[in-house]
Amino acid sequence: MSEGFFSRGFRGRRPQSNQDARIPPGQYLERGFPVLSAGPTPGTSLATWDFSLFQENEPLKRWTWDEFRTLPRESVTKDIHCVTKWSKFDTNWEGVSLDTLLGQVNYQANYVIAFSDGGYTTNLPLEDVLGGKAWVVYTYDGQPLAPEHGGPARLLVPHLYFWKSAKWVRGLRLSDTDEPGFWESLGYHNHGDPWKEERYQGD
Ligand SMILES: Nc1nc2c(c(=O)[nH]1)N[C@H]1C(S)=C(S)[C@@H](COP(=O)(O)O)O[C@H]1N2
Ligand SMILES: [Mo]
Repeated sequence: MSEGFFSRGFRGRRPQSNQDARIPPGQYLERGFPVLSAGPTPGTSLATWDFSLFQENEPLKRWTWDEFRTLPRESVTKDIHCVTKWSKFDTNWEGVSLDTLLGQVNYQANYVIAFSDGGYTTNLPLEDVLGGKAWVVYTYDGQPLAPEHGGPARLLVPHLYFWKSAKWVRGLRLSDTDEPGFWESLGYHNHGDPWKEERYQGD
């Protein structure tokens, strides 16, 4: 056996297989925190910020920033996966689960569309945001969420590609019908499961 063969096999295998188990197909590990925004960073002041739930076009509930901050919060540490192929391990966030938010209203829905300052939207099946799978987060790494990363608050749906985690989120529209959001209308996959490589329409 050649030395080259031996050491190649020896060096790479173990750490690589541990890492591979956490990295969805086609992704690479990123240590920084890239910023990806389709438009400018909006600058909504906390005095005017609110978060609203709608049933179709009918308002169900609205929280001001101060009211939102009194809701029960959770700390979550999750891996995130961007469709542009970077993944980041162990990102830590604090915020309110969608179970908590949706638990405060009566609604009839199979789908949710998140809407943001600046006009960004993204659609999600209800089952992808309930059961401890989605949060509206306002801290990252123990600090207030930076504006470029979606502050004051963003959606976090870590089990789907990161475009589903709408930055500068201002509310959710609950609906019986599915309606593509911003990237979904431009050819991204409607669902976006990184483990199934649901990147683009037809994947
Ligand atoms: N409002 C808004 N939310 C958004 C986006 C955006 O352009 N606008 N980009 C999405 C995409 S494609 C990704 S990968 C992540 C990037 O989040 P980051 O800039 O904090 O890394 O935000 C998502 N949420
Ligand atoms: Mo992305």
